Amino acid sequence: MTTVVVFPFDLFGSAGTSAGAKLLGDAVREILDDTERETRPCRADVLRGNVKVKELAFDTMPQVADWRKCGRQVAKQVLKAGEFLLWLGGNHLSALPALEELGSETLVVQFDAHLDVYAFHDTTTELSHGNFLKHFDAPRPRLVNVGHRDLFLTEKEIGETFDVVYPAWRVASDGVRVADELREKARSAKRVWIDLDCDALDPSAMPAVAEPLPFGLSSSVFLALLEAVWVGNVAGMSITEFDPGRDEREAGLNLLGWLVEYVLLKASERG
Ligand SMILES: [Mn+2]
Repeated sequence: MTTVVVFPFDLFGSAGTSAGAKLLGDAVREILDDTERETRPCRADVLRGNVKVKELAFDTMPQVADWRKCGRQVAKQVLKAGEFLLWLGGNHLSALPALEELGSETLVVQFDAHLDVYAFHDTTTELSHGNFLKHFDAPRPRLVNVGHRDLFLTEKEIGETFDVVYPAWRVASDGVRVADELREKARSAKRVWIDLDCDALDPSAMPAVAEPLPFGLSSSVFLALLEAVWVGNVAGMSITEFDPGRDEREAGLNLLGWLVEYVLLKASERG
């Protein structure tokens, strides 16, 4: 069983990404409707009766005030039931409630152009989408970054939060070894979570993000690394930072629509 949680939260950064969460939620419903209507046997048959969609709203003050607690409750329920959790979030911060429910024995493989532990001289120490990895209420899961292009943080600072990071230049020059290492880490972890901030991808493949950085992962390299991580006991995946207002000819929507269907199939076929 898979539960898709649409979590359109985009306060404290990347306003506009809540629309992305909702759009991907619509894409999931369209996939399920199409499957329902199909009369010939098809691969998507595994989705029949096996995917639930739960959409939250943050339109009122009480809903906004409760965002983190309510997010944690929803994530906890799904994980506890042993269901696959696909978290379609707004900004990257919106993944925090799900990550907080994973516990210290889960390995989070985070695809992100940024290492969200920033404390610039001019940024707030309050929780934001740029520093939320420093703000866990619960024991933090183990974090591995793939695809960052950060040129600011020192190794020491990075090491305080991340087990290991595979920057984009490492993936570009030695992608096969990075895939091997990720496969090994995923295989030996008790539980794995995949966290995609869409800006991990190269802007040519994914223009629909608020903070694009060049030299990102190509979509095929991302797919190869996703495959490597999938050998592990993957409990779920979060997809965030998709801003349809910045999309170009729906390139981002097409990529993510395909990816969501691929993930739903893989999760369902696993049984
Ligand atoms: Mn990012």
